[in-house]
Amino acid sequence: MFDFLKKIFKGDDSKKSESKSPKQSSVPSNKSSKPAGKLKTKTPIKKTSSSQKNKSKLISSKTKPKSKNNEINTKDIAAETPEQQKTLSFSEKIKAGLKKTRDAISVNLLSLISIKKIDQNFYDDLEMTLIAADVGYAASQQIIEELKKRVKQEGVEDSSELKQLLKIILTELLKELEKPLIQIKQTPFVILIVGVNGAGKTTTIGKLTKLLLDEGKTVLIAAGDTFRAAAKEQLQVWGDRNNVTVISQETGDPSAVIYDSMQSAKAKGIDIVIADTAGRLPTQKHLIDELTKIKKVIKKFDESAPHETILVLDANTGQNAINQIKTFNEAVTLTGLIMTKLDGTAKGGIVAAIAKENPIPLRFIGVGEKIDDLKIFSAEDYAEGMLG
Ligand SMILES: Nc1nc2c(ncn2[C@@H]2O[C@H](COP(=O)(O)OP(=O)(O)OP(=O)(O)O)[C@@H](O)[C@H]2O)c(=O)[nH]1
Ligand SMILES: [Mg+2]
Repeated sequence: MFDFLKKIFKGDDSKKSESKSPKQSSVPSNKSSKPAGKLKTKTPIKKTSSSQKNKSKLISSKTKPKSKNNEINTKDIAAETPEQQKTLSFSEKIKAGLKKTRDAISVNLLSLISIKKIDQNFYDDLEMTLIAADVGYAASQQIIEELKKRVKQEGVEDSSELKQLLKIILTELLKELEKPLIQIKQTPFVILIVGVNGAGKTTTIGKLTKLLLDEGKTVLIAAGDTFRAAAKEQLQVWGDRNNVTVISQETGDPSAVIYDSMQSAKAKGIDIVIADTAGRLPTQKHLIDELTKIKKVIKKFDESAPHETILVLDANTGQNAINQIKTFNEAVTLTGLIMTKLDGTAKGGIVAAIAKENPIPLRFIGVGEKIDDLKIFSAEDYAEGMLG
């Protein structure tokens, strides 16, 4: 298991507030033999605060011209000010990220608990509150049934005890998803990132790179989104921020870029390759099939790769996340999930629905657009964030 996972699960919050400069993790690419395609490797720039800020500002959404084609418009890349970089502890950040969900649930929950007797009406209203937060019908039912049983068993009458019990039951359900990344057995360890358009894949890659660098790993990024305009440039910004190499090609074959990246990582002894891919909808069968092809090409290089295939989900998607998991899982056999944009939604209950309906390990959660806004999923912290 990654050491940093152990540390975080032990509650080592102090580490989070350190701002460690990332390790020099890559060297300029030299040659690549195959597959064909003009290889473009950007040597990482030295991270100086002024050049970094200028670069970030240059492409920030406020100054960036809009693309003609809205569907493939360049996404925002948030600039970071020192004020924004101020970090909260691990659990504080998760709690802050889940504020909207917590507010939505708690307002109802508090009024329910304070005015009502714990009777069937109370449970009905609680169920509606959970469903409104996207916990989903099946998971809400399970939570309510368990709550009823334990309230009876434990003779709970007090409102704060009831809330505590609800938190425990939710934590138990979410534990289904709490499975940290597997051990890195061989290098390069390949992480393939997939998901629908705009889910947060590229941003997540930037944040994940930082997390892995902080753990002392070396990382190389493969610009496997060869479809969307400016996708490479967006990824390069994250590469620069992290001071790691981003490999891209002029040609439009994502498999070739990822293959080249693996070759390059192997030659340079880099630990981890993170491969971006273009956004695609579960209904776009030809694009989903393309992922299967990408996976096949990766396997030509290393039969055991990709070692992680992660679906990035936007928390605002609601119950549709369940469909996305199903379709992507059928096509590429997912090993993990990352839920992003939890800071921007009152629907954080979707994570409980996933735990009940399709419990694929939730590796990380995104609680903001900044480089430190990716957190390892912890069931306990999440339940605390949801219920307060
Ligand atoms: N608030 C918030 N915004 C996020 C988070 N993750 C990503 N975003 C924003 O979501 C938008 C889309 O992110 P991208 O990383 O470009 O998404 P993508 O999946 O790569 O998009 P495509 O490549 O077009 O499919 C950007 O404005 C990001 O800043 C998050 O955890 N919280
Ligand atoms: Mg992208």
